[in-house]
Amino acid sequence: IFRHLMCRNNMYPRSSVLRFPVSDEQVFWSEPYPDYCPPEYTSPHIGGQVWADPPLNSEVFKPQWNQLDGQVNRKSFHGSYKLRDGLPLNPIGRTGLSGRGSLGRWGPNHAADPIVTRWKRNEQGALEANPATGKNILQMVAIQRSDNKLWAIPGGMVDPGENVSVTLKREFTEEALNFTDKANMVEQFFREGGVQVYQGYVDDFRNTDNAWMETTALNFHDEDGSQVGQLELLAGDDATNVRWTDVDSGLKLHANHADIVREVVIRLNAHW
Ligand code: RP5
Ligand code: MG
Ligand code: MG
Repeated sequence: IFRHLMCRNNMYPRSSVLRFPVSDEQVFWSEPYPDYCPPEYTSPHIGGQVWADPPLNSEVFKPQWNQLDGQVNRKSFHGSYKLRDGLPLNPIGRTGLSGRGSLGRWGPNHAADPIVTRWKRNEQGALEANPATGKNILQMVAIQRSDNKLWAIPGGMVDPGENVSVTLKREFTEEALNFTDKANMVEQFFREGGVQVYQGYVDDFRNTDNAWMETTALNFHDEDGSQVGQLELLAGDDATNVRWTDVDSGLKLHANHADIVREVVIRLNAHW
């Protein structure tokens, strides 16, 4: 059973707020934890932002939980989430922090993650297999996040009313291509076929008891390396670095991104 890890027992990012301790055994809400007393924290950075919910006690804020609330999707991929004292409850369990932290939405915050892949090739253009497994080595476009310096899938938040397919293309173009002029090629490559490999909770370091990240991850694979596999990568927006990264079991990525990439490896029967 999955227990989140990145959002426990650490300092909340960009703050001096320490999370209340939560051991592996204490994660699930069904497990009694009478002493549980998490600090409440909502980052001052999100105040008044267009992408963020107003404070819960605000007159104008009448959230429709567990449904499409106007343009804002407040549905979780994990079924109906519970409310406690009027606040959405993290579907995995305790994080040691209540409030919203630096996430814009109470409850689920929807993101999209494009996993763009190609096969590793030598200088002659021949596929490179791993000698031990005999399987071809996959490469993915990874960005280095500016907030925690970790390598990650170049994903981002779904804007209100935005179709996930648009988010995937937009975030890839922003973070890995720095708004390239190759827009048409990228457009076509993304339109021709992404395969969904994951949909659900993200073990993100920003999650709290009342706000969490969920994503839809699609694989866009350039089989012969003639399309996006040829593009010059250039980091942009909230990415400080970008590169083609060899994929194997040693891959260390932000949140649970390596587990998500693993699904692509299985799908393409690549070396791991
Ligand atoms: C991750 O954060 C998601 O899986 C997605 O990659 C990303 C979205 O947030 P930002 O990159 O916009 O911060 O947890
Ligand atoms: Mg972005
Ligand atoms: Mg991003």
